[in-house]
Amino acid sequence: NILVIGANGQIGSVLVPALQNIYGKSCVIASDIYDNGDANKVFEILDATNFDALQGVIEKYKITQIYHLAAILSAKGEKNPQLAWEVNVNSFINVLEVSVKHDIKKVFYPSSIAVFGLNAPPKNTPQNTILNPTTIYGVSKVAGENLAQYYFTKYGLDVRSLRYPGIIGYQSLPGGGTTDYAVDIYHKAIIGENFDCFLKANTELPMIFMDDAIKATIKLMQAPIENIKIRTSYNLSGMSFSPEEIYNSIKKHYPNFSIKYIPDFRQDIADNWVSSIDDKEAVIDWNWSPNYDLESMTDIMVTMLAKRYKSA
Ligand code: VAH
Repeated sequence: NILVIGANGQIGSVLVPALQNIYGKSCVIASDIYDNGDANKVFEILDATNFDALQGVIEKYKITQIYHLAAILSAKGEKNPQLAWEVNVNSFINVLEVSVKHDIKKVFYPSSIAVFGLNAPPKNTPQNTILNPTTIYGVSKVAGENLAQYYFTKYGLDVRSLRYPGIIGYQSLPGGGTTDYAVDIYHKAIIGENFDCFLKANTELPMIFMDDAIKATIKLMQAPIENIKIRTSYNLSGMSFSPEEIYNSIKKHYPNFSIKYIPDFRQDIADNWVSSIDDKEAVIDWNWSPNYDLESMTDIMVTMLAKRYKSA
C-alpha cells in the first residue's frame, strides 16, 4: 500500500487520484493534518512530525511506499522559520527512520529549485552546483536532499527526489509559495478581475504544468532502481517564464485583462532563485520529457478553470 503524506496540498490533491488510477483506491492511503471531507479516498489524519502516529499508520495499512509531500513553502516559511524547519525536516527524518525500521520499498521526497542561490549559474542551472539557498525552505530542502542520499548510502533505502520548479495547475490551490502568483493570475483573469502581481514583470522563474509534474513523479518512481543515478534530487524543468510572459499568454484569451506589478518580500526570494534549469540527467536516466509549454498550459488552464467557475 502507498501512503501520501500532505495529501490535501497542491501536489497531493492531484497525485492521490493519479496513484489511485494506477494502484486502485484501496491501495492509496491519503493523510494530512486536517480532513477536507473529500470522501473519494482512504484517509487518515496524520502529523508526520509525530513518529508514533506515523508508525501507527504504516502498521495499520501495511505501507510499502511513501510519498512525503508535507512542507511549509518558501514565502510562508519566512514568516516562521523555526516551524518551517520543524515541519520540513523533522517530518522527513521521521519518514526516513520509519522507512528503514519497517522495510519500506520506496520513498518519494519533493525538493525544489529553491535549493539554488546566487552561487549557482542562473541560466540552465546544472545538476551539480553550489547550493546556498536564502530561504529557510531552501535550506530545509538542501538538508532533505542530503538526508535522502545518506539513508540510501547507509541503509540502502530507495529514496527518490525531484527538484520541482514552480507548479501550476487548475485542480488545486497552492499555499505560501513564491511561484503561486502564476496560479492566482489565471483565476483573476477568469473571474474578470485585474491582477496585482507580487513580482516584477521580468522575473523569470522555472515552472512546470501540474500534469507534467505528476508525470515526472510517477516516471521517476517507476523507473528501474539501476537507472537512478542521483540520490540527492533530480533537476526537473518544464518551462521558464516571467509574469509579463504569462500575462501576455492569458491576454490572448482575455483581451481586457490587466496587471499591476507591486513587488513585495517575495521579490527578494525570487531574486535569489535561478531562472532556468538544465535537467539533462533526468532525460538520460529515466527518459524525462515535458508535454507542456506556456501556450499549451494556458489553453488548458483557461479552459478548465472557466468550466469550474461556470459550474460553481
Ligand atoms: C514555492 N512553489 O514557491 C514553491 C516552490 C520553486 C517554488 O518550491 O515556494
